[in-house]
Amino acid sequence: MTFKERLRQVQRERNSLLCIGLDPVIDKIPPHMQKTGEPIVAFNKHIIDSTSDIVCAYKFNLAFYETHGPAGIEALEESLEAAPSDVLLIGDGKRNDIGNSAEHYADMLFEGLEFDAVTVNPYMGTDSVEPFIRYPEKGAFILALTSNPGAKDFQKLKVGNYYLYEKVVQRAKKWNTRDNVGLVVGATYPHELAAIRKRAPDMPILLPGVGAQGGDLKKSVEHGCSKKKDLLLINVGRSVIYANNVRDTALELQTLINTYRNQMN
Ligand code: OMP
Repeated sequence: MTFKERLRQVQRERNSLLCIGLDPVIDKIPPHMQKTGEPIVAFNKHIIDSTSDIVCAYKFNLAFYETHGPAGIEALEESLEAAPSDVLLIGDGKRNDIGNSAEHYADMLFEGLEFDAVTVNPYMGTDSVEPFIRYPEKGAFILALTSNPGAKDFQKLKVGNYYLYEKVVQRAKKWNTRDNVGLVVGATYPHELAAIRKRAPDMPILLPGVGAQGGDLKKSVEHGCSKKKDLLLINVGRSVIYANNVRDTALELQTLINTYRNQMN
């Protein structure tokens, strides 16, 4: 099964486009979990236990683990094991390098940590991306138009008649010979999201920026879903994981997303 087929299957079976971002900050973890001695694992397990039937994916931003050195990587590994086997696990490191070095990043993420998908920086071009797209059953989400204000510094520069991010989308489509390449598009750019979806009707889109970053959920669903109303992964981190009631907050999001999907023509 290709990565896209796996994504379609899990989204259909779980009726969910919701991806929760497990980006834990020690100071924000409740005191009773701090006392366990493994606060990150306790926190992540609590989120996973509360939401494992609601999501289609979890995304782990590696910075939140690597900052703690070997203990952080151990916590990451334990957290990954706590997730249900059918839910997709995304390693968000936005990695890349020359091909020879990128191969080792890809090995570490796909073989070592066994992520189902990763985020990849396209800046260094085709040979640097190739190691991440060799595994048909694993996904590579290419940064197209990111959610942050600085996205405009380079991604919105004009290259001929196109913006740089549009060139990235064009190239990512060429890289998609194994049906395993997706795009990262920020929820903070709904207008551009619609244009990107038009250009890439059948590619998975990982969409961060809803919640703490202020992205519009309704527009994200309407503009980001494929014609079959899937292939969009709506990542929400802080506004769910630090909510007073994690399960209710996640359920509310899943329900809203599905309401907006059902309203689509
Ligand atoms: P919250 O803002 O807490 O929902 O988390 C957003 C997550 O998505 C963080 O892990 C970010 O690093 C990541 N992210 C963005 O916020 N914007 C992007 O354009 C791309 C990503 C990403 O690749 O996941």
